[in-house]
Amino acid sequence: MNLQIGSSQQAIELELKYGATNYKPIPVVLSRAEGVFMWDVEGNRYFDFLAAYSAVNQGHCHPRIIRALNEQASKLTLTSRAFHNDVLGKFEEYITDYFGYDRVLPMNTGVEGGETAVKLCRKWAYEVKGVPANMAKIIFVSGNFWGRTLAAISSSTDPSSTRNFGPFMPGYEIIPYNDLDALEKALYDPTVAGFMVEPIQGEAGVVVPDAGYLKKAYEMCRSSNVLFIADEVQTGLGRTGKLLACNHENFLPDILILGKALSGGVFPVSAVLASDEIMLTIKPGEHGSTYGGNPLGCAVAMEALQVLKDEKLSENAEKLGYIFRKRMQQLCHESEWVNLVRGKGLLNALVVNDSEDSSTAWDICMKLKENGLLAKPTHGNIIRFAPPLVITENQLHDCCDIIEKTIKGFKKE
Ligand code: IF1
Repeated sequence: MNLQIGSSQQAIELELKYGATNYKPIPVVLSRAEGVFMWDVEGNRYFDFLAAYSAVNQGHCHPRIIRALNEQASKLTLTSRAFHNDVLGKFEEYITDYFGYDRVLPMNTGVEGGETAVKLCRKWAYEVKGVPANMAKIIFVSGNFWGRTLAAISSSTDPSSTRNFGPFMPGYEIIPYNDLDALEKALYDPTVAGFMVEPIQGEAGVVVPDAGYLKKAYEMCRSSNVLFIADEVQTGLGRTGKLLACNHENFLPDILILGKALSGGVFPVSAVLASDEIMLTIKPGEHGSTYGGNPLGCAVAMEALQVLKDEKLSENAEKLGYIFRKRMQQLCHESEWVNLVRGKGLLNALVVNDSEDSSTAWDICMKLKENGLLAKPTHGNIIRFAPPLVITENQLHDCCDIIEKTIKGFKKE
């Protein structure tokens, strides 16, 4: 089969002709990537400052992860869970020890992890907490994003995620993010089973809650016999400068959802971790997936996690995040186009000084592309900057130079 593409334009035209129109990508066609770099069809090199939305924390095509993929791929890729395989148990022991939980339920995508967490939480509510049948409620926060399934968008407050996809799933309550009074009121309801929250809201524009919010929310859930469910699909695995974003406040969520960089951008692997009391409420035949726990994904995920630790990527993210925000704060003082930078570790965003529906953030990203750096706005006027965590200090300064040059030289067309 000839996979060769003649030009970027040809690739884009094929997508326009044959593909669904559920995305509006930055017009660049990538054909190779390594570490923090990606190359387009014409051979132009770019710094990747999105890291596939934090799925490539270990850098593109990390040699150790690719080796793990190739070795397992040539032996055994998928057995289904109708039978055992010789990798799943090793993965389960490795990841539960790595994060400090009793049990793991392996799935594939981040949203399947979220769905699994919601089902676990409801099961636990009926069979352990004693909530009356079909009355379990889960609290979400406005601005949340945990995927594109109907269960996920049923908790969304973003019209672009919900418009004309109704009707939605019942049993959800939405409260404001970063609002402990609202959470306290919601927790009075004895049918509440869980509180599901991103430690930092990615899609909402890298919204960082007040220091102490997460820990206090966790304590309030504990005292109300409600499960604290952390969606660390984007914030986990070193991205915010700690292994988990919850580690910044020294607590372990009752249910932990991981995805994206769990497999280093090589193969979809997600995982839900919890205690025996919670996890063992799901009995054989009550949940699963064809690829969940497949030997190929397990082999890749173990190596991806080991790379995170061996290369001290969380520490690197913490150190370089401070440098990045310091340089961007200086840029905010010097440029009319940007007025604030926010984030933690190497999950940051620059707020563009223009309305949400303006094209300014997009136009700036187009100029960044011309200058060799790839990023994409989230929600109109916010540009997310999240490079692979393997970036070096020198490379980070080179990228800040590109961002500064681009924004200082930006003119509205
Ligand atoms: C797209 C957004 C980011 C996530 C959190 C669960 C999931 C995601 C916190 C679901 C996925 C992805 C989805 C992807 C773009 C990207 C994204 F812009 F859509 F919102 F990162 F912010 N929890 N986020 O961020 O994981 O099922 O996708 O594996 O839909 O285009 P998934």
